[in-house]
Amino acid sequence: MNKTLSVLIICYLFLGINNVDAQKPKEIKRSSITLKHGAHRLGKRTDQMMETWRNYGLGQFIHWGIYAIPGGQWNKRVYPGAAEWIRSWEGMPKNDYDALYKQFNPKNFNPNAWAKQAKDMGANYAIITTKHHDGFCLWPSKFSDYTIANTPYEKDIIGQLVEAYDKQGIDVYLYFSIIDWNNPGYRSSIKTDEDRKAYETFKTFTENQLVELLTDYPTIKGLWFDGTWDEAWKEQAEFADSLGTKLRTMIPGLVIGGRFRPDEYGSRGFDSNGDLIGDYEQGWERKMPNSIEDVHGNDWECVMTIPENQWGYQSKWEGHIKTSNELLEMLAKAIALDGNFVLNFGPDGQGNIRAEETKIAKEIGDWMAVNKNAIYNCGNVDWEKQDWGYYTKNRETGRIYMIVFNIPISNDLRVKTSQNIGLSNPYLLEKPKKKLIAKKIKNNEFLIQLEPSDFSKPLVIVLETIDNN
Ligand code: JFZ
Repeated sequence: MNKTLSVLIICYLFLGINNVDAQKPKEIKRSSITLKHGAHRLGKRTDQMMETWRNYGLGQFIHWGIYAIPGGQWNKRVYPGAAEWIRSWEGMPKNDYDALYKQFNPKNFNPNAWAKQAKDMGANYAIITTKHHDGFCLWPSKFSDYTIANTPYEKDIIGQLVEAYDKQGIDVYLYFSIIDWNNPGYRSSIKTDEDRKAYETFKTFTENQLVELLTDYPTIKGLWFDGTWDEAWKEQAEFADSLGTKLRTMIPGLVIGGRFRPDEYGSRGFDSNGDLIGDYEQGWERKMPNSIEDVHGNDWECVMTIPENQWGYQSKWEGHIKTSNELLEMLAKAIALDGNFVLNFGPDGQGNIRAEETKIAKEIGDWMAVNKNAIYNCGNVDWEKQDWGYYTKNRETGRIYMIVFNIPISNDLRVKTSQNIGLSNPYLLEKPKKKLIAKKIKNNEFLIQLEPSDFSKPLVIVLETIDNN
């Protein structure tokens, strides 16, 4: 081999390796300091488990715990915050709250019915609370007395749910709050030596519980961490990093979002250099990005409530309660921007999923039954967004979908493709035989002509493209 050729090959290899960087956020880094506990990877995870995660599209969140018993009210007063936070309210004495578990006996709890409802809605994964900030454990933890084992119900709720969702082929993720108002070693900040000592016992307890969860429920696919914003936790970069590594060796491929561990400067989500910590961006909580630039080339997930801000059961829903069409629009937007969408359910103290939630799940499921191909395995299309809705693209077939929420009076939907991309044979996903006309009005610009019709649910149009490049 001559010298020039080997130099060329070396250059090529070097560029190839450097291509890993191509998926990195395009923004200029705020800084580039050396971090021991910052991001351990730049760009997306490329393994099979993360591919699966990326292609879920739709998920179901479950917030359930003893807060479901008061359902956001105590002594006829309504707690104005999120129902699962009622213990923090001066309107409910702590002793009353902490005694609630003695009456937790959800007679109507039917794990198979919940899993079936998730399946029928079209969810491919579920995130289930094992322990919220109050510290009550829905599994019989050996490391706490404040668990389901000591309620009149006694049986392991998490075990039953994991089994039921596994049976439906829905991947399970366990929600776990680091904040634990029940553990004596827990501190929100460390001010004294005594605090530090106490917090060490809390760290051991936290590690024990997490190892216990992964040991007892080995089929789960990931952990969904919450309550990591305390000053005390933000000082635990080294501990959290090594704990994360340990958990990842217990279940290979385990998915953990960016809300788990801080770096050594206390930055969470993104490290002090601006790089994503963990496997995906977990900060889209009841809010959504508006453009693909907002997600910086990272995997991400949006978790959403049906009311404004109620995760646990709130018996009195007030304010803006979303419709299934509004939620479908958020789902479409999430997919169009390369994310997943997770919808929350808050069952009541008896284990019933409320009628309003069941209705929404059914409406979403009916739509998904017809239109799921525009959601599953789909992601972003780099065409200019139009006011009628969102484009999505199947990552394997390259087929493009238009998810239409606003039909103009003209019934003409504008499509601007990219350079030299033509369109042929658009059709409605629900009526594949009914061809639509794509009228070319300019280079790379078309009007898809719909027939006037009643429009009550978002419509999906399938596009086949012709590459004239
Ligand atoms: C947390 C919890 O406090 C809440 O009860 C619920 O479980 C929710 C899913 O998570 O609340 C948060 C967490 C993160 C943000 C906002 C509220 N955030 O990143 O903006």
